[in-house]
Amino acid sequence: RPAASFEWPCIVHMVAAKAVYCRLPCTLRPRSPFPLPVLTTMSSVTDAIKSAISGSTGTAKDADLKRDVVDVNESPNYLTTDNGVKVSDTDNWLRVVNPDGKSVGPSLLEDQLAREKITHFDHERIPERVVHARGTGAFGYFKVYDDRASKYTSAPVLTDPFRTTPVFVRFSTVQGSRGSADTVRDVRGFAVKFYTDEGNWDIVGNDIPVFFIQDAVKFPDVIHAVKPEPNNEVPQGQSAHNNFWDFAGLQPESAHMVMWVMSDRGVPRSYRMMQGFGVNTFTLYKPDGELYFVKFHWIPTLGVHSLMWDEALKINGQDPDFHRKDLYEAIENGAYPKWKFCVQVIPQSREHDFDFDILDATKIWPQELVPLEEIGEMVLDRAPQEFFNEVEQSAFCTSHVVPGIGFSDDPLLQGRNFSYFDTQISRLGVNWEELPVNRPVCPVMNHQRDGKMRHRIHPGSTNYWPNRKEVFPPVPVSEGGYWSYPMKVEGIKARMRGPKFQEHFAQAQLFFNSLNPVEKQHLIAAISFELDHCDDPVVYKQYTKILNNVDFDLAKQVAIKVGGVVPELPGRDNDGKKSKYLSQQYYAPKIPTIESRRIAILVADGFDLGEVQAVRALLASAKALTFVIGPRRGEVFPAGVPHEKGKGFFVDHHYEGQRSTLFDAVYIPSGKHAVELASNGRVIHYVREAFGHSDCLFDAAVPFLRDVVHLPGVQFQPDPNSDAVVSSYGVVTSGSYGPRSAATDVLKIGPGKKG
Ligand code: HDE
Repeated sequence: RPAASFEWPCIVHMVAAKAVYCRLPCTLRPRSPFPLPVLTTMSSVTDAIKSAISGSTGTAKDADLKRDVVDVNESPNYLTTDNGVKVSDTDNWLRVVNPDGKSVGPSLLEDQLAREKITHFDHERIPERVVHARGTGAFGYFKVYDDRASKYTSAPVLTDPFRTTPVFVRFSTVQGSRGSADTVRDVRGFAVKFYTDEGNWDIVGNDIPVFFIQDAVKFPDVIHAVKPEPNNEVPQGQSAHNNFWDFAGLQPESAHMVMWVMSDRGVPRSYRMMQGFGVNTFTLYKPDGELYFVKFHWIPTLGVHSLMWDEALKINGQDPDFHRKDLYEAIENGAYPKWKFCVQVIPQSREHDFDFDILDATKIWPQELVPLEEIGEMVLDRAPQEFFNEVEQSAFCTSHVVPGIGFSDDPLLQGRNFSYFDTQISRLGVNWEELPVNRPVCPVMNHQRDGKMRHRIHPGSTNYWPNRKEVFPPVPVSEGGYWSYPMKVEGIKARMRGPKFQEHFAQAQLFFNSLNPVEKQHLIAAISFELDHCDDPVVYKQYTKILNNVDFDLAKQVAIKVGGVVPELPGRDNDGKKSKYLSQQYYAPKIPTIESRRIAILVADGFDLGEVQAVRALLASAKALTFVIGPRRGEVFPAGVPHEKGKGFFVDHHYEGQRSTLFDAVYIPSGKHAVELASNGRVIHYVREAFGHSDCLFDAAVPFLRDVVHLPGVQFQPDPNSDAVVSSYGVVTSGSYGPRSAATDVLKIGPGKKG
């Protein structure tokens, strides 16, 4: 198209609008769209992105792991047995060949090569994690901005700005088994291992700041309830069944967490777009200082974004590894995931100043009362090289802290401190901390010995303390030995919870009130979906009664849908309190970004190649990833190009191969291909589905939507407050909806956009 008649839309705003309601001035509208670099392949787009982002640095952990990595370039290139004998044939079991030479006789047990191969295979599996079995991970580093946390703690990892601490992070779902799908509705695990110079420190957190239960002794109950039912092992990867809702209905302390999981937080767009929370209350301290209670927070710089539920359901089938691939794709393209690290701190002297118990893990510390303090940031810049070794064998412990960081009497944390170490022993054996991904980067010196799979060799005759040779003496606190803050403890033994642990609904209501109208609709739809999957009326009726303690209207809407108990009066007054920090909309980055977002460009024979190249270059400059999708993977012929082998443009995928659900936006370039697109049912479905999922549709995709897809009853109106156009269906669209000559490429935002 001639440049003169074409004004480029602010693509950053348009694509980010899928998740961010933004009216900031455009920052990435190019002054002059041509000439732009001509990019013909995905790899050139990738290179452009890579060059735009600085490269990663190797950490001390990277160096440590190198000693276990088999370097195929340096090792001899031949096959051996595990005992190092060269193997001449790995395809045929040693057997008796019948004298006729035509048929084979029995296989011989004597074949130690075959036996070794098959025996090792027989024992390849280890027990999967009892929860959080499905997950993935990446390596990176953590840095603090300055020494501002030194008023609370002596831990150098939190106070020394000249340090780069290597990290490994494992993200996970909770309910499903190791092979379950990524985009199920669930809590996400967010476990961080810091390899500090003082030893490993693990924050074993989630993407939700509260938990289902207050006391660790209830953990086996809540997990048995949510996991597949014992008689038939159904369902997989979801909480939509009688047992979970039965438990939740009878254990009202779970109400707050249930609100979070049923909100959009339960279906994140990406692990890279989730908040992380330590959940439990830990402590910070230093010599001669006060004790501080602390909660840990991770805030993603890309903002907090979710999938639509319908999208999530479809992706479960279309690409069950969606989140796993998304993490690796971003790292591969140099769009390194990044989080700000923040703390909330309460001095011990103020422990009882709140109307909730600060040691109760079913409660948040509202940010209005206890503001977040930004301490540092974490970047993930390396994908694992071998999944089993580096991710499956990774193991975390809440009890792993370093000097200056300690525990509180949070009863959930106390139980966790016992459970993690214990479970690693059954999963990996007592020497699990010698495994490459788990071992610290600082020296490990002690008198622990033996056990299965011991690797380290300790010469010498002393494996106890005290010993006459003074081998491995304890380290005085003044020289870095770990110490616990001296706290006075007195009381009587009793099985009971504190008085403030008895209140269960105030913060569930605060959370519900704080959601925007779209987030509320999504939550209502999610609970209605789940309760509809419960076929025992006792279960769904009981849960609608619980909901009436959170909000009257919420309970009514769900009860009507699922056949529950429709309340006549509120179970509890709604005080109308809100917190702006609870809607995920709050975490939208100040400057909207489409970095690492996936954009489909739909083409058929006759498309405008110049436009495709230009738009890809523009999107690449904003660090987005583009994928050209055509009727077949292979050559598609642009306008004016003869349909001859070798003359066409190679597209990345075909319409059936990569559905609209796998992308954040859909772009249709102009050109004669529109006729072919309009006659293709899959393409029409593609655009309609993208519209229904609030994906950003831009350029010719918008008139396509109006003229070909036919959405009866959908009206478009200019938004009086911006240059956007809002559709009555309430979804984000943008592009040349008006006459092309008017160059009215606009951002259309409606209330149906994702939170
Ligand atoms: Fe866990 N949890 N948990 N959990 N948890 C495990 O440890 C447990 C809880 C969390 O990527 C297990 O290594 C108890 C809260 C994550 O490897 C196990 C209680 C939070 C992961 C265990 C809780 C978590 C686990 C199973 C209640 C958020 C995956 C495998 C008192 C702050 C770590 C394993 C990874 C894993 C016990 C509650 C997060 C059995 C007893 C609250 C992210 O030890």
